[in-house]
Order: sequence, then structure tokens, then C-alpha cells
Amino acid sequence: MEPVTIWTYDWVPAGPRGFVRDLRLRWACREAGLTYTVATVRFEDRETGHLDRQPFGQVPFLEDGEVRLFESGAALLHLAERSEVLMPRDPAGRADVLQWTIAALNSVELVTLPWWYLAIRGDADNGVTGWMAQRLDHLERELAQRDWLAAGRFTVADIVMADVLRVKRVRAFGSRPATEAYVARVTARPAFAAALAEQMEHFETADRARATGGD
Ligand SMILES: N[C@@H](CCC(=O)N[C@@H](CS)C(=O)NCC(=O)O)C(=O)O
Repeated sequence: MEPVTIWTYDWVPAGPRGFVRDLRLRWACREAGLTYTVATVRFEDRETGHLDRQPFGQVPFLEDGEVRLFESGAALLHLAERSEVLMPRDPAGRADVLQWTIAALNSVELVTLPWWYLAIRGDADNGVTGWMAQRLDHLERELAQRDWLAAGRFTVADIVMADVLRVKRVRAFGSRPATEAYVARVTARPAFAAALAEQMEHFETADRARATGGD
């Protein structure tokens, strides 16, 4: 099988390193044993340089033969179609994975992202806090009942949910032991550690190239 291509930025400032969402795709490919190459667009050109591939000028996006996908969730579900490791094939298990993947993005990240955005601007006690706490409390109740989110085993839904929840600041208030254990369990997977190390190395290599005028 041809490798898929994961697109990310050539470089980003230190802050977002380790959290750029190409990590989700690297992680999924590693879990599934899918080979991939990484291609880059210039960070400085993000508003203009690749709008044909990502209409919001963001990363990641994915190429798999004729298939081109933006949105990390869409790209992950595409990878899950390629490997049963990421999503079971029985209708009930598949449906469970789909609903929890969308829930991670559209019910949890939908709230954690604006909260985080306000918090890093010094407004941690903002109007979104109660909303986020409520969402995390509901999730805590779910996670207290099982080790993995969907289909009774690790799936792509865990990649997205753990990636959303591993932002420490988001979990820094309230006591949610099942959520803590869940994030620790999912991020203890070797494929996560390898994807994280690879992303850090990618941007450190870019630092070195820029320092020597290689950009
Ligand atoms: N919903 C999108 C969000 C993508 C996103 O926020 N990407 C960040 C990097 S992790 C980005 O490109 N930020 C730069 C920008 O928004 O200009 C997805 O999941 O793919």
C-alpha cells in the first residue's frame, strides 16, 4: 500500500509544539501500522499558501491517493476505514466509534477550546467555565464505567478524546479521577509517545535549519 501523506506546518513557535493536530494523524497511522510521509507548508504562508487544501489555512490535512481531506476528525475516520485497529467493522461497534469521535470534537473540544483560548489570554474565570465543568463531569461519569470510550476496546475515538483532554490546563480544576486515569492510560500507548517525539523533532529540525539560514 502507498504511504499516506500527512501535511503540517514546516515550523511553529514553541507554544503549540506537541499539540499541533498532525500528531493525531501520526498517532493513528502508528497504531494502525500505516506508513506515512510528512509534507509541509510554510507557517508564515498559512493565511494564503494552502487554502486550496485547507480552506481555513490550518493543518493538518491528509492525502491518500486521490483522497484529500482536511479536518483532523475527517482524516482520522478515513484512516479508521483503512484499519480495523482503529475502528471495528461490526455496525454497532462502528457506530459507537463514530459517535464518540464526533462527541470528542463537537461536544468536548467545542467547549474546551474556547475556554483554553480565553484562559491563555488571562481570563480563566470566564463564562465558559461552568459549561466546560458540566461537560467534563458528564464525561467523568462515562469514563468511570470503562477503560476505553467506544466498542469495548481502544479505537480512534480514544485518540481524539485523549488528545483533547491531555491539555493539562483544561483538567486543572475539579476532581475527576476517572478522566485522569483515562488520559494517562491512552497517552501511555507507545504510538502516542512516538508520534509526540516525532513532532517535536520535526519542529526542532526546522529551528536548526532556520538558525543556519536553511529556511
Ligand atoms: N478543526 C480543525 C482545527 C485545526 C487547527 O486548529 N489547526 C491548528 C494547528 S493544531 C492551526 O492550523 N492553527 C493555525 C491557524 O488557525 O491559523 C482540525 O481538527 O483539523
